[in-house]
Amino acid sequence: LGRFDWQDPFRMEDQLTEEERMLRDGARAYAQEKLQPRVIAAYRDESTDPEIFREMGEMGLLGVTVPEQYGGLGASYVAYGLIAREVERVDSGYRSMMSVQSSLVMYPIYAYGTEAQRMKYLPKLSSGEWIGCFGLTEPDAGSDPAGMKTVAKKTANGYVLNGAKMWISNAPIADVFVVWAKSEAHGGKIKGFVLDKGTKGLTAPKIGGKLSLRASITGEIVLKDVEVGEDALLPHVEGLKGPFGCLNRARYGISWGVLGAAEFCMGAARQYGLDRKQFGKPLAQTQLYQLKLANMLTEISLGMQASLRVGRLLDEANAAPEMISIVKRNNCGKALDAARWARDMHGGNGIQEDYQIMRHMVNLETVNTYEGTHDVHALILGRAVTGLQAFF
Ligand code: TGC
Ligand code: FAD
Repeated sequence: LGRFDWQDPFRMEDQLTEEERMLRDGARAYAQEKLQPRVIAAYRDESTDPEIFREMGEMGLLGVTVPEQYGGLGASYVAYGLIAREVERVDSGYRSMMSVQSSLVMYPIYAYGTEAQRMKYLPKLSSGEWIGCFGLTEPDAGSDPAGMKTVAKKTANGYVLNGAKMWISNAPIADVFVVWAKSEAHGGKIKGFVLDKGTKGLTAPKIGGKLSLRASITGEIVLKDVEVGEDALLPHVEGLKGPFGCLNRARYGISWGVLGAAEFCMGAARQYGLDRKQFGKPLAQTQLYQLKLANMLTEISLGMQASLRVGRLLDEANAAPEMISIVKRNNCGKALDAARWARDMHGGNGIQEDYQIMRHMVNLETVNTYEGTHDVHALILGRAVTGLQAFF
């Protein structure tokens, strides 16, 4: 019979390549040594340190799947998922900063951009010298991005953009804005544009007062008669499949990331239960405590195997969006459950910032909502199962 290790129930270690393990270990060391010491204060103060992008760039954590000639590592989607897990073990906001830059900014420029756009943007985004953001959601178009109002009108030399984007990660500190708009010159179809900070009419005010994801800055993007040249257009995609192609990758990364947060919560609850005695014995020796740990272990390890499978299929260019909906939806929901249980298992200490559980718990509320809510992914899956559209 084989051995069992609760920290690696299905022996994930044996299923990874040498390079994947190496990148994972580098990300873990960086996250634990550099991110963990500053996260409690950053979250409390609602402050985002732009230097983190530079550090991540130096560690090679930005755009890992992008080919080396553009500053990436040409690494696998499994490696990308493993990195997301290590960063989110510290905080979902830090993973958010990393995954927006990698999947939602570098990927579309690489996949839909011209060679000139790739050369202009990708090396500086991969080094973290430039920070990127991705504007799809609008005040009146969240789950239904097809309802967006942002428009691009053709001018003699390019386009003029008008509209507003809402809830945009990194926006207030961004140098590069990937913005999706309905283009009149393309029959009203959605097209992507890459805008530079400082362009006249482009502003990105911060959204304050968030009680979740406070270490990751979020803003609006306001576009008021923003004039850009033809070179701002991402020419190689049109329609919603443009932004969704990016979201497939980011959602997949999230499916790994949230399990890192859940692993942190589970490990902390286990240790707390071993250390704390009530009724003359460790909490961890009670059946109810063990049931919660067993549930967490089961969901984390099953979710991780599923994400690994989807990652391998992504690497073969053979993953279906519905597979990604399964792992994004289920892993977020299960991670949120784990964080809520862990919060409860810590008793009163569970609400205290030093124990870090409540921060993970409220972060995961956002992660369960963005990139397609838990229910929207249920509808995507429901449509796949029945062939019937239930969105509208
Ligand atoms: P629907 O009719 O289903 O599709 C329209 C077109 O898009 C194509 N498509 C996809 N292509 C690639 N990958 C996918 N996953 C795709 N899903 C759809 C589809 O084939 C079709 O193409 P074509 O050529 O036939 O036109 O579109 P719908 O309007 O009915 O969509 C419904 C729904 C609910 C599936 C969709 O709108 C949805 O997923 N809504 C959720 C919105 C969302 O996820 N927003 C995320 C905003 S970005 C964000 O949250 C970043 S947070 C990051 C961080 O901080 O970490
Ligand atoms: P709504 O779409 O209004 O949904 C509200 C509720 O209604 C949800 O429970 C939803 O599941 C439900 N609902 C919606 N439609 C249906 C239906 N047909 N049937 C049943 N129930 C339905 N967006 C970006 O573009 N870029 C970013 O970088 C970004 N970062 C974000 C960072 C943070 C901190 C947050 C909170 C959000 C971010 N988002 C970003 C936006 C995010 O993607 C949206 O919040 C999300 O897609 C949901 O849209 P909404 O908030 O408008 O909610």
